[in-house]
Amino acid sequence: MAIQWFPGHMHLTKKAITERIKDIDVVIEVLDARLPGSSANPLLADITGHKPTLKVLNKQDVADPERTGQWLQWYDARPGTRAVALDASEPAPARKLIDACHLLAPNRGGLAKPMRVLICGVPNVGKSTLINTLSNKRQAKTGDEAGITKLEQRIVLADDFYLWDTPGMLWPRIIVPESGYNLAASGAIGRNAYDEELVALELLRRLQQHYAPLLEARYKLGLPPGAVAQMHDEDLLEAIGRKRGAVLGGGRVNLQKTAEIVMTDFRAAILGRITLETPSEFEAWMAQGLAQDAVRQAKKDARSRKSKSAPPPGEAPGQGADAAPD
Ligand SMILES: Nc1nc2c(ncn2[C@@H]2O[C@H](COP(=O)(O)OP(=O)(O)OP(=O)(O)O)[C@@H](O)[C@H]2O)c(=O)[nH]1
Ligand SMILES: [Mg+2]
Repeated sequence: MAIQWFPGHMHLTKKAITERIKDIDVVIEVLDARLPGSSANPLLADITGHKPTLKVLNKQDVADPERTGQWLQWYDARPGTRAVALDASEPAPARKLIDACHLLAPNRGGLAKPMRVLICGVPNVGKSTLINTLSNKRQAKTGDEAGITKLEQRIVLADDFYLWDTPGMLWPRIIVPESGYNLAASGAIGRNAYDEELVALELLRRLQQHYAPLLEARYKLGLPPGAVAQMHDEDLLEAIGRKRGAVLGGGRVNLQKTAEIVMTDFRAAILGRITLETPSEFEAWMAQGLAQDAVRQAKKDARSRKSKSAPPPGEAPGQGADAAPD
């Protein structure tokens, strides 16, 4: 997943948010309720610093309600953070966000001190949809694809309430591989930046663990109860492809097409209401990802120390101009 993970417009967005943030009163970070940990941008916390932040777990209509409850509790237990779950297309709950902003920044309001709210989040989580619902107009372009909003846009909700829509932004490096897969499955990553078959296999593994009955109900593989959860992921993908008629000449299953079918069914919630991670799973992935990253970084540092202290060819060790002092 190396290509275009953090393309040019995300660099620009990072710069734009960094410049804008000093004039912002409340940050709304929109998360995908189906991956509330993986869709939170660690880069954003660095940029927004101590600004009051509201986490919106959007697309709750397609997420697992029990897990949404766990995530709301998890976020609310963190200092300086409030979390709400939403379906961005519904006006009444969305408008409650306006009251929440006033609670978070009580000194703002009125023409002299308008409330200034920045809406940000990873691609495709529903930032622009939320803005359109709040403003009751189709002011911001939306679409089921990563990277619809390309430039920051100011929307005047009322004379004393401004919103900024921002393009979706990821972070420069994948530290938690599981999060990378969940983001790709959700549609937050541009299509060219990942291998659909690998993402679909990883998605199937998550679904086998927690939602095997939904897989059986959708694809009707005709297997005895419990068998779907036990299958090898590749055999499962193949069985789904065969059942759905994604077959190439010679009877081979078209795995690429099958991967697309599985991902479309997940994204459109045809499989049912699903959340790909629990707070405890995410914490474990994060701990492991950070530990592996620290090892990687230490190896990189050691390599760069070694190359700096290595003498140029023909020179005795320790005589190089860059020989690192101990
Ligand atoms: N089911 C469901 N779909 C939603 C919800 N909010 C947004 N969507 C859909 O998600 C897709 C992305 O919505 P956008 O508002 O364009 O997302 P965005 O965060 O602005 O995306 P970028 O500008 O690409 O970063 C669209 O197809 C929306 O219709 C929601 O609460 N529930
Ligand atoms: Mg947008």
